[in-house]
Amino acid sequence: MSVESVFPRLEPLLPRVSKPVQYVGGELNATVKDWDSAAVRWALMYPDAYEVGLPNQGVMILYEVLNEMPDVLAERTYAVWPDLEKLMREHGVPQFTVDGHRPLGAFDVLGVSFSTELGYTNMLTALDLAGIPLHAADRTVEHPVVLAGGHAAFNPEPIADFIDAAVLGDGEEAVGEITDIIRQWKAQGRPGGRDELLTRLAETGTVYIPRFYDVSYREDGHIDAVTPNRDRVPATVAKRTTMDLDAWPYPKQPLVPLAESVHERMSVEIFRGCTRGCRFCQAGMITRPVRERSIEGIGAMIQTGLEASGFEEVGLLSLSSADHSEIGEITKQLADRYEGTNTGLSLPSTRVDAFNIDLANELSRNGRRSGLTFAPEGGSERIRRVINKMVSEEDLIKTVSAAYANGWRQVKLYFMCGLPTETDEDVLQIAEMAKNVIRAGREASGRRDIRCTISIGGFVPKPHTPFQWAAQCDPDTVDSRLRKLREAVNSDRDRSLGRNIGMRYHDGKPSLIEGLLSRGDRRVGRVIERVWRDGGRFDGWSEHFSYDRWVSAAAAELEPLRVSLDWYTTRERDEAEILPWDHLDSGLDKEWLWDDWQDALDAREQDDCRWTPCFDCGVCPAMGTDIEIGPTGRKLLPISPVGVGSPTRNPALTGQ
Ligand code: B12
Ligand code: SF4
Repeated sequence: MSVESVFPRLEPLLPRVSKPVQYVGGELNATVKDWDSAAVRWALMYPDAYEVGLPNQGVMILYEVLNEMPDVLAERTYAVWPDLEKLMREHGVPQFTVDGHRPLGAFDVLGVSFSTELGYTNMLTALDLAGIPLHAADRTVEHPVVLAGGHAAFNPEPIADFIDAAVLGDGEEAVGEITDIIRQWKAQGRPGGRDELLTRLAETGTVYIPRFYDVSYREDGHIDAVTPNRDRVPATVAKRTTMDLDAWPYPKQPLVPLAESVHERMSVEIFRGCTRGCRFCQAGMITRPVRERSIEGIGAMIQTGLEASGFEEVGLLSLSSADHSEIGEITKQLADRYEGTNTGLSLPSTRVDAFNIDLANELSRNGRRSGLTFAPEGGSERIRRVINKMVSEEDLIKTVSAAYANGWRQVKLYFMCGLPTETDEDVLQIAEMAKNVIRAGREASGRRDIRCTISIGGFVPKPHTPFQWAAQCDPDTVDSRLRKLREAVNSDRDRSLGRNIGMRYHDGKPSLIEGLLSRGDRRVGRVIERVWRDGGRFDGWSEHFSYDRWVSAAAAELEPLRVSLDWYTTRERDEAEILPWDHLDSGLDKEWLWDDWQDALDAREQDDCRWTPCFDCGVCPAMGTDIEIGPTGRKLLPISPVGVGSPTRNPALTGQ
């Protein structure tokens, strides 16, 4: 049955809202497929504004993977701003996709990509606007399967009431398998209704159906047990890992945003995973092991993507791009290939220990010498040992001196505040480090106009990391340390040092709420719903976020259950405690995580298993995988110049 576009009803509202172009779709490389010929229909949501959601790599990949399947269609939807939400409610316009402007309720699956927990309230808005019951238990066979993915889905318990299913880990292969199950169930006439479909998904062992697990609690508020409540459902659910990135060279046709967006460049993920072992980094822990894309695969993706999109900048992305075993060759050969064209290359923030000036020179050969970004994360050597970010100040100074001597003028340094065992002194040393960077820069360049920006984020302990047991630092302590840091930055006898340091930070309150949503259990769902009913939207945006709204909702919903916001955040957990995500298997061995937590408390470091023997974190055996790295010694394939002729026919890109 065809589904009508809501655009005729939406269009008259658009002149009355901000940035209407974000709702019209039709971007270069967007796809609108015939509704009737599709057997399975996916709506993919990034639950934030278009400008953040459109460039999201995960959604872009899945959108293309799904649309390449002949009998499958996938369309995108983003969170609508409150001005449009109000008008949609007044005029009865449902949440729609930007591609076909089809109502969300008509799709088979609504896949929501959660990179951050702060998107939870936006999912509720979308469900409500779409007329999909907020609670999974109230949905019928007529409603889409609401499926969560992305890194936050590694603990989907706070949204367990609102989602039907969650996938942990990589989506490329998972979406195909889910599609197959839905296709077959629909073709069979939907036997057993929604329940049977969800059971078939659960049987795969890699799709988590929260409703099929009962959680019981003890008197003291701790979880007593999490048990499957039916046969055919596994006791634990495993994450998905896409091993061969060259077999999945997506996006092949990057979407080009119509409205301004956070990044307007083409991104190529050069490897996935990270084994550096920074203890605060959930992304690094849950995406193990490291899997590199080959140099030819990278070159071919860039060639095809640039031709398809017209972008003039390519970002070589990953969690720590300078760690690719062939990064030197990749950047040199790409710089050679694109020399004299408008195509610039960039790496996101690099590790000081992986950075070298040749690499930076290659990257800027064809473009601007803009700022360099490093993330020491901790101000003192001691705290850097606690978090396992072994970057010495000496290395940093050496690196920035070389950069300044080579013409760079601006360095940005990222830090965190509120780390486990942290003292005021650890944070104050950030000021010293920044000043030393400027001194070194002045000396190396002979100039005074050297700038250093320090950007400080509040630390949030995350599930599936060694810090999952840690007490989160309370916002008052974080704020007071940041105040003292500001004073220290400005207090030098040589005031010009302080003047050349820019300081960017947020207060500690939003981090506490992120902490509640990150390590919460199912009881936190009530808080989310209450906040949303009370007007909570776009919690990742400081102008929309209300700390007071969260605090009062938490008090109202949690106190009757004898738990609290503090209980979920600033409380340290002990080894025996059942954590809400223990039945969700990221592959990491819980005992290894605990030992690593103890090592952190003793400020003991752990090596990177890429270069040293395996230290048994558990991922490779649990997932039947292995680290996949070079060097391969291979070269970029020769190609025709950009814009002339057709892209090389690389089997990795054509899928043949
Ligand atoms: C690494 C990283 C970066 C790197 C590389 C980005 C990249 N590779 O895309 C760099 C440093 C470049 C970067 C830049 C930025 N980032 Co960033 N980044 C991240 C981080 C830590 C991981 C993203 C990642 O690995 N992507 C790789 C893709 C392939 O993986 P994926 O999105 O997880 O998707 C896979 C699976 O998870 C799964 N999946 C995902 N969704 C779904 C859904 C379903 C239904 C299923 C089944 C599966 C599934 O399938 C996908 C394919 O396997 C996330 C936080 C996080 N934990 O996700 C923040 C994050 C996405 N970044 C963020 C931001 C703000 C930015 C910047 C705007 C920062 C800035 N001011 O410049 C830019 C924007 C860049 C851009 N192109 O969008 C925010 C977004 C905030 C928001 N409101 O949504 C996040 C959430 C961090 C945060 N907590 O604030 N980022
Ligand atoms: S199992 Fe060993 S090789 Fe694999 S990621 Fe963990 S430590 Fe590294």
